[in-house]
Amino acid sequence: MEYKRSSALFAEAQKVIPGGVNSPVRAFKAVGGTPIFVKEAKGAYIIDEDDKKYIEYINSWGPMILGHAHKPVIDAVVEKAKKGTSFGMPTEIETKIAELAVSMVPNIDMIRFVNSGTEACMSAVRLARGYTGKDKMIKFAGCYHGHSDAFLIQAGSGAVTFGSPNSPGVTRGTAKDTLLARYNDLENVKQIIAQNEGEIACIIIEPVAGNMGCIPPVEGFLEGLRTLCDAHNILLVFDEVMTGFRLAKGGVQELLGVNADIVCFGKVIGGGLPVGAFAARKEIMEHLAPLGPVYQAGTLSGNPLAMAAGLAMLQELNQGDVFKSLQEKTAYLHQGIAKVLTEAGVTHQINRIGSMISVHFCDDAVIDFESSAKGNNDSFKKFFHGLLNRGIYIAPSAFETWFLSDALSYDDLDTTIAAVKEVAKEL
Ligand code: KE4
Repeated sequence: MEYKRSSALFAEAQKVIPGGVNSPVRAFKAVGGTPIFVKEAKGAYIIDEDDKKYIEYINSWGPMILGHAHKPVIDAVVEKAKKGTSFGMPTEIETKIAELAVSMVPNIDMIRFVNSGTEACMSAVRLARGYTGKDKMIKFAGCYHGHSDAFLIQAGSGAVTFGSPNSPGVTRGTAKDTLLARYNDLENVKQIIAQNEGEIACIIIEPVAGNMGCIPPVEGFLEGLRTLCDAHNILLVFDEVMTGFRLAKGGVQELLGVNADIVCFGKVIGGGLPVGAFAARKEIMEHLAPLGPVYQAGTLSGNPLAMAAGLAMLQELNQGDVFKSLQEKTAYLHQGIAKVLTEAGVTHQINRIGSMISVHFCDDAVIDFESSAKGNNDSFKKFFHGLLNRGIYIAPSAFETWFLSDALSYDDLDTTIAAVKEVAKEL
């Protein structure tokens, strides 16, 4: 398919923006070809600069859970913008969204807003270190918590796609305090704790992983981490930047019934504007400046437009049960894709939980980074481009997750399944 205008725009962009993009995964490096440039989006559809329409499953990598240009969110931002865009002073709306978020999510009394998921996770780990007085952190291979130095140790998402598990620029001094464990392997975590007894401030985890494809925790894994943290005075940090307000009102803590000490948010909480947040019970959050000694700050944190978008989004999600509708649509898509790939004799695995789903072209179950990396990337490239050429836009990397929006109709899902059926013949 000819992407004439996108190709021209990409050529221009590459002259002034590294790689022509402001975030690496958008550059299509993992799948090849020219990234499409989006002109506009509405509901479940995006229109590219060549006026081609796509049913899309990225939804800005999660935020657009109710579909693009969702009216209550747009109206809230437009109204707020008329009264000014940024003050650097406290505003009532920050309290309103904080109260609502705290009412929706278990185990948090207070929340601090920042401008990205990276900032949320970076600040959460600093808070955990300040609160416990300990330096080390355990993260999991294949999990991605944003691009701050301490996390770029065999990160998931773009960092894995680029095959640069330890990014240049991260010092040995930083890396030494990051301990790496295998996802879904409790024995491995126990060993690491034993080898670093008394030195570990926190374990940070995507409680449902979404940056090595979608990988739910195996039975007992999160519960086991909770027990280990309690036994060794370690804080359990749930990075719910992807799963927060997507898998349930209360995120994975509610869905799977495991309590975290600090929870990180992004994506959905901002309704499509730049918002991240981290939250915990009062006795932890009171360590944060200006109350306590752990410093954290941000010029645009709590920005009125971003808060207006986020508040409108959370208010929408707090009514009714969009999560049930999303879960049913994702199950329908799963069954449809599995049927046509199986009928075509295509070896594959499909991982799914809530409105997160990923397709892997491999024999064995995908339960951690190692098994995810065994996926056949040539098949994935053909799958991605075959769907793109048929007007279906999925994540341009096998190390990502599809995010459904409730704007998707069952006709859209049937169109997607039919496209997969056709593409399966090419795999
Ligand atoms: P941001 O700094 O990109 O807002 O959030 C970082 C982050 C933290 N934690 C989790 C679990 C995340 O998934 C992310 C960001 N997700 C990627 C998609 N896999 C964002 C897409 C991109 O990097 O462009």
